[in-house]
Amino acid sequence: MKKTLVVALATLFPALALAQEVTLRMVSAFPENQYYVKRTVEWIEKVNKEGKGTLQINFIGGPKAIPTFEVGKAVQTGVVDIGFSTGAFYTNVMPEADILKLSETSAAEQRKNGGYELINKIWAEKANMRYLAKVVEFTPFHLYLNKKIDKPDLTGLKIRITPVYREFFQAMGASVMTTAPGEVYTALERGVIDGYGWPIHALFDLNWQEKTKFRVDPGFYNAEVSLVMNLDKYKSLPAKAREYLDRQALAYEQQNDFWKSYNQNEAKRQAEAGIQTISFDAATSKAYVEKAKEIGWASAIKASPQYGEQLKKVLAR
Ligand code: 173
Repeated sequence: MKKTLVVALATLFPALALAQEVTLRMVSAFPENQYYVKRTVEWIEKVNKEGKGTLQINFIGGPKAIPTFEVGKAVQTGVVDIGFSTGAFYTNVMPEADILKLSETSAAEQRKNGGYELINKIWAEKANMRYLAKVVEFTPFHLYLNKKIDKPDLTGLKIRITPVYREFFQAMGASVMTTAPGEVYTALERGVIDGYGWPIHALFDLNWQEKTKFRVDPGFYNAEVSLVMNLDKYKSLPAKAREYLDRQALAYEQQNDFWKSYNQNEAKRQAEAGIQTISFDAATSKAYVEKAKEIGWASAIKASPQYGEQLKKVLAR
């Protein structure tokens, strides 16, 4: 049907306009009590309010609906339409997913330097996904510990990881255990782990400050959290709905400067909660960050001989 005819008919019969409205199902790989999710639910409310007759998002829930490490597969296969996740949680779909933690250029820069297109080319080809927007960045990861160290040596320590931290922590001698965020509190409580990798923020969302003694500075890498969508579903959207979704996702991404002040405040809150910082001398700190980066890119290129180098051109400085 011609667009003008649809518009004319929709004006005469509002029910026809509603018939064009698309509802997308979304899940979160992060627990629902995380601030990330609350912020995203607020975004959904705005999308739904302004998107009447065009597009609605139905938030199904967090890891109780679909486990953290299964969300990527669920998006890839179309079990759900949109996933709110991070690359480290879907390396079972493709190893490239975890490479975005190595971003030194911002999402805004990647929209201009070809990075966004490259990411979407890879995500389409290898994961049947559309990368809608990055909504957390400017956020380093840290090592948190319950045992004191005086140099970057984790020999004899058991550390909770995701793929983000694996190679780096192992290179420092740690023995590692992968868990979803939802399992960290219990692991700390039972003393199953001596520490964990996690961003500078969001400890408090999950009450980990109750069970955490030290944060190791400096941080390393750059947390990436994003909205990814099943590619077939994305392509099947009416143009109006697709443009609307792109626009709303971009608007969400454009709020990322928010994290800069939020993170400063989170570091302050940690100190107030009694979490002590462990820092090394200047040379050791520099070597620590450089080693993280070196190991990160070496494993990225090994995991993806096809795209590792290409991603490095747009992500690294
Ligand atoms: O530690 C994690 O669970 C993890 O990999 C991650 C990634 C991005 C944001 C928050 C956590």
